[in-house]
Amino acid sequence: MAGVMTVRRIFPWLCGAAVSLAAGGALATQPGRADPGQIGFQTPVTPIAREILRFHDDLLMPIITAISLFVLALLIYVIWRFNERSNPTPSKTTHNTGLEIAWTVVPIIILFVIALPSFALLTNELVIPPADLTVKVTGSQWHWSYEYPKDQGGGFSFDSFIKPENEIKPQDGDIWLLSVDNEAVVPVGKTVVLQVTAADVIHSFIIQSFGIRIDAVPGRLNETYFKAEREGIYYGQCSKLCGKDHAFMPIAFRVVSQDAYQAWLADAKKKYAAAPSAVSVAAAQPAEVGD
Ligand SMILES: [Cu+2]
Repeated sequence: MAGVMTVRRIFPWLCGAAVSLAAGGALATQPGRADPGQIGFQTPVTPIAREILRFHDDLLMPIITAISLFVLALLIYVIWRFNERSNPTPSKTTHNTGLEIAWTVVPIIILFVIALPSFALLTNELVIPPADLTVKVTGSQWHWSYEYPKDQGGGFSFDSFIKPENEIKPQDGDIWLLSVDNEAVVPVGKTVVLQVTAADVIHSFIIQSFGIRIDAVPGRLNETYFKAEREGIYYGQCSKLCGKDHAFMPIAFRVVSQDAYQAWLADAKKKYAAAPSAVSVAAAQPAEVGD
């Protein structure tokens, strides 16, 4: 068991360190966002994100590393053993039944070893548990809008735009390209179901630390969920090329205690009460005479 744990730790570390050193990057990660030059996943704060990280670090990386090293060793051996000088009279062998069966069956076994746990992970991601809170998320060119339903203490909606570069205050924790004017706020330890759609073109909603990524498609309501176990601010970005400002529509979710959430709800109701609906339907224009 100790051996398995050691392998678990060493593989991601080894692979991460090698790539990271090559890229001149860092291994440390802050929850909620990526560090500059970081290699690997962001710190997971939901059970699903942890499961994704385990699947990647403990299963995929060791397999990928072993296959790469095996193929590299074969190549080096072939170059050394079968070059013209060491092997002047090549063998005329063209088939080897045992070898052919082996290189068909072994990859099938590897695929099964990967596929079976991936089905369990997919099921956990796709089966939505009962919600403590539902938030509707709408992607637009180029911002996100959040709608908190009335029957859950909300009854308001608001737009969330990127903070302009000249308003970024690093001393207040602002991060250019990630900070927004209005953050979505959710309580810690609660199952939050997101209903995700788009108002114009296809966007994609992703928060890496929550382990969620779901397309925002006009005319469709996609569902995903998360249960954040740690308070903090968690960032994401649109991850489907949606137009010229695709890179400038960050996602920011602040996870707070239940009390802080109730206080935010009360404030938000006042703050956003007067604001027009986030998802406004184009007003009907009177038909022009002669058209
Ligand atoms: Cu987008």
